[in-house]
Amino acid sequence: MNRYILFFFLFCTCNIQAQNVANYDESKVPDYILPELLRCNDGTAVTTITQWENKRKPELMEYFYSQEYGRTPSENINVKYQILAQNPKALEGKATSKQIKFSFVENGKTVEAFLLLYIPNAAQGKVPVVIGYNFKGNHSTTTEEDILYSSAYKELKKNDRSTWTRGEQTNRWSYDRIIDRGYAVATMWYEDIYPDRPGFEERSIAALFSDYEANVDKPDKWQAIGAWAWGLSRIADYLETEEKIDSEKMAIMGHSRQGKATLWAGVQDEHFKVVISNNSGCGGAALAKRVYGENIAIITKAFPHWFCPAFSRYAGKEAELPFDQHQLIALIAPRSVYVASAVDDQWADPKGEFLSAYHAGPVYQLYGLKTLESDTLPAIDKPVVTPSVGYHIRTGGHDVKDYDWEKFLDFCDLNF
Ligand code: GTR
Repeated sequence: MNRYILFFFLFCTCNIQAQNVANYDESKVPDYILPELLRCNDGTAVTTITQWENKRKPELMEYFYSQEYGRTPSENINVKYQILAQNPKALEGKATSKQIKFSFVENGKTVEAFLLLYIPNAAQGKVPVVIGYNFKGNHSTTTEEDILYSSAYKELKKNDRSTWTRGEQTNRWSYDRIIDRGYAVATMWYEDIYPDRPGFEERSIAALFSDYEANVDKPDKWQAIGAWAWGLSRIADYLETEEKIDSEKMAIMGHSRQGKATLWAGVQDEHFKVVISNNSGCGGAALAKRVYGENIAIITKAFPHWFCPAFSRYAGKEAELPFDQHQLIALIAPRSVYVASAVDDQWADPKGEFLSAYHAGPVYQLYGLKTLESDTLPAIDKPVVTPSVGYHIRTGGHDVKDYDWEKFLDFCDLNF
């Protein structure tokens, strides 16, 4: 082999290996340049809210649609709601639980999704609500015996009966605490909307849209994260019909992959006045250009069904991204955002998650709102908070803890 060809071959192999291994060495973080928030693609500086909303914001939205999460369909899907169960003495009498089946019907296909809602009994009048997906089914969030398994759960997990145990993830859902603080809480199994495995899009919500077939090979194809974000908006639509819910006070919280979907839902839907990302990492709050922990090569290879296919073009080429995740967070402004990390969750790059929240600042400032003052990562378990932007890094690993909920609810209180 010609030696130049050999060198080229070795160079390529090393490069591919480097992409597929997570970097945890701060000294190896590249000298990245973050794309500006307040400068349009034609070089115009953004100095007013009107310029931001009419010119710069649509430019950035287009990046996220075409390069990362795929293009959200605009078509309305028919939905019917059916209340399957109601228990006025849930959570030892503290709350009323309601279980609602959503039937999305279009294109000769049906997707069913089951919502579990707890409303505090002590509250007078309407209450604020926190909405979030769960990983392991509604039955995993509580030990209450009357929680139903969704139709998708029964089908997708029929050979995996060990996961049918109740209450396996109660630690992630501080229902008592949430209800005691006067909030309603609504959760759904995220796989009801889009099964979390490649090759299952046919039975996801995406298959109900009329342009589904036409989009199959497109680089901006809408996939799981986009669909999960869409599903959060449909939960909000339903909650608007609930008498006891104050639809002006809706917060969304998502952990990890659902944190990514939560941020994207928060960007697109003004229903959500408070948007909370917990340990969302790569493709969520973390800056991609730091290439620390999980990176684009790793995530798009492991989860080809999450982002639009175009995102994988940036595998190992984060420097070429014309946007970054601080811009995603800024697109939520002037509504409020809270980003949470955990110190042992280096895979999600806590520092990159913090810096995104910090660098979203200029847009909040444009709206006259207070943002994070310092670009130094705060001390562990010492949240830095303004009513518009909050951040904490907690002791421990990749999870949702009572500590997180306590801080999330404090942040919601500041807003509601
Ligand atoms: C990991 C993935 C992360 C994160 C996490 C989760 O395997 O690499 O991006 O989303 O799953 O959702 O728990």
